[in-house]
Amino acid sequence: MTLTTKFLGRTYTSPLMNGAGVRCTTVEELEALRQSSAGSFVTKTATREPRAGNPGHRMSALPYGSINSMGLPNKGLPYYLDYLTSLPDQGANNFLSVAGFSEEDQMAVLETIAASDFAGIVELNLSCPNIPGHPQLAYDFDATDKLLAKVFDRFDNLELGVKLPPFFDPIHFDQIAAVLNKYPIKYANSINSLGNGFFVDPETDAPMIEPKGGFGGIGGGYAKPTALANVRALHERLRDDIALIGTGGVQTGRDVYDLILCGASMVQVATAFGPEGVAVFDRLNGELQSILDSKGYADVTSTVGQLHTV
Ligand code: RRO
Repeated sequence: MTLTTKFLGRTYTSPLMNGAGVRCTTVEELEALRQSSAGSFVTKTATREPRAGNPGHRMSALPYGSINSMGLPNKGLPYYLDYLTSLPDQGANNFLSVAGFSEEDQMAVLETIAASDFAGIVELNLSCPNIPGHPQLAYDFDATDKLLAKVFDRFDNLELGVKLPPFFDPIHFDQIAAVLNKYPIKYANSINSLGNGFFVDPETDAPMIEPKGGFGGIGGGYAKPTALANVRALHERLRDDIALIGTGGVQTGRDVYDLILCGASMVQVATAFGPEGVAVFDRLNGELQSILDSKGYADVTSTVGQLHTV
């Protein structure tokens, strides 16, 4: 197998992992991931306190993907820290996704992590689209700048990446990259779901999901071109030492390969992981391996960013 990839000085047997949110909320789910052929795993985004999330039917499959308005259900930061620090390597090769609802809340989350034995990577989720009254932070460039200034003023050796929402305009790619380039962040993960989409259930003529009047984050095939655009645009704009994780619309090995060509060193699978379970990583590893072999690439690291010119 030649799926070896390097990420933040670590070596992974595969670039594939889950995307925060799907099947990664409980220790049982995280253990299934740890024992799978995924190269790593990320937890469900954790908050200081456990949360039940939004009430009602809150996730649905769509013809080419999914819609969700989960509302950040999770078991609380201490649950994930307990689990990760109980692993033989204190979670050194894994990712802990976290979010807060204010600057103070975000700082408190990071203080708790810094005070723990967690040896892995922190993914700060700046892009949850489903919390009523709380906009996706990364769409506010000034607020993102202010938060990162505070974070890196306080923590100078935190291994931290950011989960970004999709951007749709070159000026916005420029603006988010300019903010991220100011700070020693280790990576950017693009993209979170396409926020606040809508779908009508043809059986009932009602919205597919209940929270927020039916508005929810769109994932799966609908997201692929936007994910590729965001990874490509950030690859062109971010400092060379900021790595990229590509997330959005991965259903086949070709989708994984395309994200890697555009600049991703790791690739996350969310919507397709739902129905397929951990077997999705076996399938995608095999499909990606065949493509790398047929294209003559020795490993993933040498494939990153190798998009050809027209
Ligand atoms: O829990 C959610 O509603 C959720 C989160 Br935190 C996120 O980052 N992205 C998403 O599509 N759903």
